[in-house]
Amino acid sequence: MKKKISIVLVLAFIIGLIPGVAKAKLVACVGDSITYGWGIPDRNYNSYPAQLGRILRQFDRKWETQNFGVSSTTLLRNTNKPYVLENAYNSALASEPEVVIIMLGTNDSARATNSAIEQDFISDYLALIDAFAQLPSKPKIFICNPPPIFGGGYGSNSMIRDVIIPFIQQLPTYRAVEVIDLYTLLEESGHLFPDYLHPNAEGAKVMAEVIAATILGLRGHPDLNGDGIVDSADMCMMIDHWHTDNALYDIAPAPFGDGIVDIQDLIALAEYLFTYPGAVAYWKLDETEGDIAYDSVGVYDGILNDVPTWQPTSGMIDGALELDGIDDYVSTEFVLNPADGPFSVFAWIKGGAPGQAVLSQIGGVNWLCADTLEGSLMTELRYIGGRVDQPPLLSQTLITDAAWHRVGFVWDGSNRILYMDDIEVARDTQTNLATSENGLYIGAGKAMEAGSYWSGLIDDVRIYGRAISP
Ligand SMILES: [Ca+2]
Ligand SMILES: [Ca+2]
Ligand SMILES: [Ca+2]
Repeated sequence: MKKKISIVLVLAFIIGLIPGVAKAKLVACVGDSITYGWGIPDRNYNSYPAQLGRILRQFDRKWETQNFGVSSTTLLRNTNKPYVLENAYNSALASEPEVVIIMLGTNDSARATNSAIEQDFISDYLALIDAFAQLPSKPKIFICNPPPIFGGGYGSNSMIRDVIIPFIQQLPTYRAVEVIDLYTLLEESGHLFPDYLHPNAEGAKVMAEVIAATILGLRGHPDLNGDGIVDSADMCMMIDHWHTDNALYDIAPAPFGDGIVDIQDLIALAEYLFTYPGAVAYWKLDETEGDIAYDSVGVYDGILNDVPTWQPTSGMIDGALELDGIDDYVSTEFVLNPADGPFSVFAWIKGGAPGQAVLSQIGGVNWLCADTLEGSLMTELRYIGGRVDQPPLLSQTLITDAAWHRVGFVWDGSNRILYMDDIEVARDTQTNLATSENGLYIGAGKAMEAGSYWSGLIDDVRIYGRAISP
């Protein structure tokens, strides 16, 4: 064990020299009806670009995807519907993307002759790549081998396989692009293409997963124990599985791993060391003065009102904020809408009294509070508006006993779960939560009712846009 820890410490030191993960923002998804999501129910949610955005945001909430797919378009310029004559093309260029995914060629197999492809495919593709490469945002560009055509009489699978893909494979010798081979990936997956040409939601998901892995340079998630931080605990777990083929720890190389847990995986993990994947906001509350509580991962700095006191030496983790239970609170801008998908909130607290709130959404509900009777941990986050209003979720666990406790709420999309000191203390099924797009109060109830102000210390408040398991 001692040896293991020293390895971790040495690595942690080396890692300090590795630059952090690039701050990426927009992924422009360029392509035809496969990108557009033709035929997929609820396209805005299930197209590959939409699913790609959700996967990427589990790593960094700053990722956005935009769907610039246009049905029937070709890569070649000399056809009756070239992509580069579409408005979407200009919009994609104007979007200043950090990453561009290009997936074209399927319609060329239907609309162009072999000789036209042999003559123009590479030069037309290079012109498209160059148009994006010249943007001031200097995007990283990925080009996709299109998925197979599984029948149906439109286009030609053999032309894709034997003519178009060999040309796409040559492009990295001319330009700094990486090929994502969706053809080989999906070759045996005809069942995911109900009209032989377009993926269904499941097929789009497979595409999104592989594209996400390639963008991130990871096959798997570096937060191996899912507790919200990549740290020495994750490193130790990986080292415990050193030189095995355990797929959970085989997180590199992207997109499929290589069947062994080795130094490549440790380096991939190390690039995320001391980060909080999927964290939306993180108030450490370590300030010593002033009226701003800085958000160390996002843009949601809190404002101190009426006025809480910084306690730089009496926090759970370094400093904390002390509130008087009368009128002190912290307010923030809108951070997230509970209805949008899985999320988690955790905070350290000490003190308080029944009826007081740790965290609430302005005009919405109390996210974490002590119930009015006993002072047990409770959340009011629930679905509102059905035939019967859902009740709050109440634990039997007292949080107002003047000891430090870590309180937390996780919604995984199906269940509400409350945690105290990282132990699950209440859970029920809740498949939706009520929508709210207002800011937050730290240390006051949703309507600032008398008695809802926290009297005590609050520290280390984190919000994640994914379900974590503390
Ligand atoms: Ca972890
Ligand atoms: Ca590996
Ligand atoms: Ca702190």
